[in-house]
Amino acid sequence: MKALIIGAGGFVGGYLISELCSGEWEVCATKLPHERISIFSGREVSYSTADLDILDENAIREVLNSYKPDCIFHLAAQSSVALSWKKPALTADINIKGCINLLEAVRTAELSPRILFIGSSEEYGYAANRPEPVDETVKPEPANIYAITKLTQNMIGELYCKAYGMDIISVRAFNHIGPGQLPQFVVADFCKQAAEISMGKREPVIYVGNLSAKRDFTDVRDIVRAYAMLSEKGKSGETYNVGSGRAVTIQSVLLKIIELSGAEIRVETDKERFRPVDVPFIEADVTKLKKDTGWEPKIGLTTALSSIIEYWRSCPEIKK
Ligand code: A2R
Ligand code: GDD
Repeated sequence: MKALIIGAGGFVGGYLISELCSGEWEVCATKLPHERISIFSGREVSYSTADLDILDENAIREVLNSYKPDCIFHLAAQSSVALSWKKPALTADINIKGCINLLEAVRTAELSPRILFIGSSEEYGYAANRPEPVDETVKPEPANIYAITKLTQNMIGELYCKAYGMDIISVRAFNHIGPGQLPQFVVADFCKQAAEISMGKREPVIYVGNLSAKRDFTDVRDIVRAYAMLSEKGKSGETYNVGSGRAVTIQSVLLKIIELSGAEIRVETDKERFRPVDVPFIEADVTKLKKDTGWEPKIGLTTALSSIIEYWRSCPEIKK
């Protein structure tokens, strides 16, 4: 079976390549020309690459016609909620136009691969802010531009499924973390700051934003395992939550990171790190994913945080 991973130059790409290569998949991974794909598994993996900008529909068609994938994992995106407030048009172009370009390229190439659209828990927005975990039947109320673009992707996927009989599954991924994630996201940021402090590379102060929000964090290795399982066992036309099923406050994650770093650290709030709107509580109900695929998360939050602090400690840019 041939997998095409689009947008593999980002955080999740290398992990998904490792996951698929450890199974029966042959993998082609696309990236932007300036990017390098990073593999963190330590295992030898063999895959091919192609440069691809999803804003160029013809270029997508060329890759499809030459590779003829059985399954496409669409990771490419402007993935930062914070940046989407600052660059709404860019976010809409990449996340909406890019997804339409992909669907049109597949449709007109007359191929019928399964497509996994990677969406976000952010799509639920205010609708997730309720006492119980949010399941896929809840009507989303997105609260930022990024979330709206991902919900649009989900709706366009459903439309192409119904209109053209395409085989599309949409994932709503809750927060995922792991070595290699950029410090524009909260856990990578706090772990990097804590690692630098514990190595005496900066003053002992961590700068933070809104610590009261509760989010559902999962190790990226568990997340990509769910994507692989959904590509084989997920039901066409359906949306699936992927997350741990347990939300924690950003405050408690921060305290755990400080404890694991072993350093004495002061915490200071930085107004720049707060967002115009931040949904207080987002927690996944993953009953549907577990029932249809048998997936269970294997890596706990403390293990994940330890590996991320270690990653930053061993980063050449911090060691020097
Ligand atoms: O923005 P960059 O330079 O970091 O590149 C990102 C890339 N990308 C594109 N690829 C092809 N054509 C484009 N026009 C284009 N614009 C951006 O997609 C980046 O290398 C990749 C997405 O990776 P990350 O931003 O690291 O996201 P991550 O954490 O790997 O998440 C994968 C998916 C995304 O759809 C998220 O929205 C979702 O999971 O949570
Ligand atoms: N980035 C950041 N930096 N976030 C902070 C900080 C800080 O210093 N302090 C508190 N936070 C809070 C944010 O306000 C938010 O409530 C939470 O930490 C998580 O923020 P991020 O890690 O930036 O992630 P996100 O939830 O906005 O988006 C990530 O998860 C989504 C899935 O839920 C991204 O990976 C998205 O691509 C993904 O779809």
